[in-house]
Amino acid sequence: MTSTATPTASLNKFEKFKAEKDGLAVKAELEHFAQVGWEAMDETDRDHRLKWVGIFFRPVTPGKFMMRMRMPSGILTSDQMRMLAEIVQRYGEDGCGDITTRQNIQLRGVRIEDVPEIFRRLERVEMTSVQSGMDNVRNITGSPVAGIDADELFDTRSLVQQVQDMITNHGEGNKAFSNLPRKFNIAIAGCRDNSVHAEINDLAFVPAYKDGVFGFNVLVGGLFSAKRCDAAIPLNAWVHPDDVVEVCRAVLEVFRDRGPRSNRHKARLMWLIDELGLGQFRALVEEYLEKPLQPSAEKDEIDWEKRDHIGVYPQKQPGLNYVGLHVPVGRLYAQDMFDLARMAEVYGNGEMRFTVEQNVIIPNIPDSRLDACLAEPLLERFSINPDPLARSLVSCTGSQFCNFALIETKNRALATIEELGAELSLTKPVRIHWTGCPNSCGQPQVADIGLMGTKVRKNGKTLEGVDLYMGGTVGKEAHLGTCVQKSIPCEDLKPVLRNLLIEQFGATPRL
Ligand code: SRM
Ligand code: SF4
Repeated sequence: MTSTATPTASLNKFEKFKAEKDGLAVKAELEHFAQVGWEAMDETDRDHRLKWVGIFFRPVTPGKFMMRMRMPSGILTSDQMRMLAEIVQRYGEDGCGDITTRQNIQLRGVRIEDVPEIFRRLERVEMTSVQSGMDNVRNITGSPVAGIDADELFDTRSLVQQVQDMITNHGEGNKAFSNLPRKFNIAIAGCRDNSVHAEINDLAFVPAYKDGVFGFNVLVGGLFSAKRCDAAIPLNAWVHPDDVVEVCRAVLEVFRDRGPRSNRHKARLMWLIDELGLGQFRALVEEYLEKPLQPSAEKDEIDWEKRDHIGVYPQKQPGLNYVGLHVPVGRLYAQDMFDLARMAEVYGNGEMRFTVEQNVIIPNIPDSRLDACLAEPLLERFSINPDPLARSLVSCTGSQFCNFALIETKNRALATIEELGAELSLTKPVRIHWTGCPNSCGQPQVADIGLMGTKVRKNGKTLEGVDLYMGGTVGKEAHLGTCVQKSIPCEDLKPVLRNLLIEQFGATPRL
């Protein structure tokens, strides 16, 4: 295939350092980095290229790195969870794990001198963090109840794994996809409730029948960024499950070879689609695929409200159940991780799953073990029946660890909900998403109430504040919420939320 490369002179600075040395090259240098220490490392290697192996320098906590894993469909085993717990346990109070909005986990506190040994240990439990940051394809999301949901249309687990294996060369790292113009998100949905927020991905597959055959309609170009937020648009293509991996390959190659590389703020897939027009983009995908795409099926099968999977549910396998635990803002400490691994082994078959709402599911619990499982002390903190206000709370990392953050998020989100929960009673959950800056990692645009960090001026002082988003709908007829009020100082937020909850979500004051 011919590529239309951006002239070198107009490449942005990230493109220049990628052209000098591929990000994956740092894989061979980890022992060296461990010996010299983070302070002596080349800055571009330390601050940027290490992200190609999932190691993130944190300017907020210099010397304590974050490690972002890959976790196709959010599935992991008890051995893997225990290994992750052992890794963060070493860092004491500085170590913890955060479940992410892409069904993944990030570990905190990691030191560069430990990275080679950590990688050896991860290999033993068949886990990888490769290509999880920067201009790579992020964790690929799929239904968190794939294979166990009685109502699913298609079990997407194997497809999600195959797509990851194609992109990362089975976790070894794959130079064919290590220099995309920008990050890239893929979701594959096999359920009726769009549990993966398909519409906010660069490339998404949603279930759709054509002439009675199961397949997927393809959506392209969804993105949230500080510059622009758009829901994905239909490519007018229907794909048989057997062709999903190849279609992913073709779309990624088109993006790699033709995507814009001069202005980093305009480099996501949707900008390329704008530039080419949807028709020409589709034609290019066909060219790279070396076969025509079929037009999309008339309708997709996303016709349910989105489920959050918290609680106890019977599986499609008779006599087995899955239990969804609410993990407040996704934060796990080492002991929590050991406890979850033990529970998954004692009551289930050792498996666990993460959701995009930053919660955990333990599947495969026989009826006979259910009562004992539900009596576990961990469920006092990770409830199966949380207060409706806390139930759907999501938060990005915020200023505790993220240097893009304009505000602190996770602790503030929890404290606000606790105070409001003490004053108000609700019958239905309200989806409240916090995000620390306009990058929108906490997806405020898919929430009933979205709160995006900003700086505000009040009485001559600069304070932490939020812009208020409302109207995000998930599941069937998903659409993005919009900003309805700007610059609310965080110290004045509680009464604003209180009024909203009473007036628009039916909350009643507790007596
Ligand atoms: Fe994100 C950058 C955290 C999901 C849009 N995101 C970052 C960085 C890496 C910035 C940094 O280096 O500090 C954050 C790391 C902070 C830290 O220490 O944790 C970060 N993003 C996260 C996570 C952990 C939020 C969370 O608490 O769950 C999520 C990790 C997902 C994963 O497992 O891979 C996360 N980020 C998202 C999402 C949501 C999604 O994918 O559904 C988005 C919006 C969707 C999208 O990408 O279109 C998102 N993150 C961004 C952006 C804006 C991208 C853009 O095109 O401009 C940035 C900034 C960038 O890439 O330049 C960013
Ligand atoms: Fe950091 Fe901003 Fe993303 Fe939150 S939204 S994790 S503050 S980059």
